[in-house]
Amino acid sequence: MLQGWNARRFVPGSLRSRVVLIASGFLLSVSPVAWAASDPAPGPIVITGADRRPATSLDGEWAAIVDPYFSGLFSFHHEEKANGWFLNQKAKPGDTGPTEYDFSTAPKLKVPGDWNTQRESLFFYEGPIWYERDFTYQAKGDSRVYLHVGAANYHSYFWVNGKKVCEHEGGYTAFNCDVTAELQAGANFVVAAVDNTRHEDNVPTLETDWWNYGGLHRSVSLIEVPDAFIDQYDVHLKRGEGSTIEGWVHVRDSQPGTKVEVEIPELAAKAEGVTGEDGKAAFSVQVSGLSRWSPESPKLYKVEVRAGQDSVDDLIGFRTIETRGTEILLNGKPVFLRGVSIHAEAPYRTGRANTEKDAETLLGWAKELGCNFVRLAHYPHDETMLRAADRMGLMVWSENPVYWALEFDNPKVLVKAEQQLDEEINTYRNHASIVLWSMANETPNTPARTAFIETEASRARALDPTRLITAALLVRAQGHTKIVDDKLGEALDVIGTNEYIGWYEQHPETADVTDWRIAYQKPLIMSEFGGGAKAGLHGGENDRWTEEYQANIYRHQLGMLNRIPQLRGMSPWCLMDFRSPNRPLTGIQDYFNRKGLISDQGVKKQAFFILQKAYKDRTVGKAE
Ligand code: GCB
Repeated sequence: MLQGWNARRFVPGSLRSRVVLIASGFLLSVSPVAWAASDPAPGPIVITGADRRPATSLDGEWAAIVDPYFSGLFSFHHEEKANGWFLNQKAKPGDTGPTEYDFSTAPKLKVPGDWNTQRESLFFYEGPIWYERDFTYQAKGDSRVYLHVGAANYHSYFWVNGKKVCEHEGGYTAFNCDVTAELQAGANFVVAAVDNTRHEDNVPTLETDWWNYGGLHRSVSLIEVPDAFIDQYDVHLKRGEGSTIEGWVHVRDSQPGTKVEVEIPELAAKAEGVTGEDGKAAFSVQVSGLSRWSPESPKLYKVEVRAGQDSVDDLIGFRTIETRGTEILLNGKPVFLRGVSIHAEAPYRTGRANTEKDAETLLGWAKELGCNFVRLAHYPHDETMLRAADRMGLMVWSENPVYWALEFDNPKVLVKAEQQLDEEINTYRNHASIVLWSMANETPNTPARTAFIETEASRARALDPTRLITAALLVRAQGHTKIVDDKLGEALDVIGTNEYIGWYEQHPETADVTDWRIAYQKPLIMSEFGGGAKAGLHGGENDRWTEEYQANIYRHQLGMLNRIPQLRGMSPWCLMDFRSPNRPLTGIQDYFNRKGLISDQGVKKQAFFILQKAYKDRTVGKAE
């Protein structure tokens, strides 16, 4: 556990940390904690249930300056500038030199929001953009204030009143920077520089099949907490039974021996624990009359977590998820995961999804399709989406952006992937909807890749032993036999596989003569299949890009899937068309991946209804 707490203090990418990283490459093999523990700078931290705390929103219009050469931060030899744009200076009479930027006259960008869909000139932009916002603040005495950032893609730097407060890497996880020391009573300003430049040693790496939407694309706020406060907690139903709720609460900067309480008023249950040296208090309580969370009955309980001066109220569902042989068991009973894959692309307006309405529209479509499951690809979606899934009764596959060919033999990349995995799990661990942590998508079967993802899988299990570990694997073929024997399968509880029979290979009918040989006696989820169609384009079953062609793929796939005895779920690719730079075909794709069952403008294609019927009539998948 210690590794987890300390690793989060590490701020990848700064000049200081670059030096640490060079050292860490060596130290990592000796002691994975030594370098992190010796790093004195407070990095961003995870706060579980941050969205349940009273907050001062900093959403709205921020001044924005496009800085393609990052000249506001780095001088020509790439040293961090002492007088960078984070100072938010204004030209004054008598200045001895010019000030070549001015936030007060700069155009604005909306936060939350990706920049690409807000200004035409930024549509393809990849690079740094500076953000600035003025705000007034009156902190209560004896409290600590965190700048909460829902996500910033990809590498972000933050300053309050000209002083650096943190730096963060990774575009899809929430983080919190301690700004207590920098805040003043009254007028303040915050400056952020967000850089979405792709780098080979990033997670994800240079190539993805989705838009690299940049900026402060999720909400930003200030959260005030007592000096010693509950930064993380885990409240779950014990596996293998239905009447013990257990978990732990971590109180940051508490004295060992701090009393912790977890109360579920509706169940008249109250547990107590006491923090140890590591700030963690374990608890366990017997409950009776619990309604377990399930897609049919997504019951959520109000849970009050208290420690010293601090308290958080969360809304938590209780269920167990396990495997037995090739079965997936939800609350001890076999379940088939009728799903669909979803990108965090905003319906109707495109861009990054980040509102309650976006979540309810996307998940509402999944419900209409007959789903009890969604694969939230290919990175952690926002907490709004998970709250909606909890409420609406959809099981979730949540994914780390270890996508395609990362630099798997680079220890720096492993540190980055681990940091994002830690943030994902520690932020989202109380969402009943999440049943699967996915480590990766379609990674090449090499020894370096396998070692990398095995390390991640062990880490995920140590952080959260209550959920199932999966990954979407590539499949090999021998004639018409598909073989699933990727070595990584050994490290997984549930095997995910992607295939595109009828689209990238062969014809839709080839599915009828395809057999599957699976080396693992474990549950299998067909985590992707499908094909592209432009909504409203019609033709014959063999005419690519028509709705008829896509529907034909689905018809043949469903027959094939029913012949895989250990199939326990599916999440075809995908619910809605989404933007991708790899898809320029004029008049058809226009930079959209068109494999959606629904267009980006909400038009349902024929394949939607084929799948809907199969889900509703239960003609696909094992009957539960
Ligand atoms: C895949 C990827 C997914 C792509 C999809 C496609 O295998 O996992 O990210 O978008 O195929 O459309 O090619």
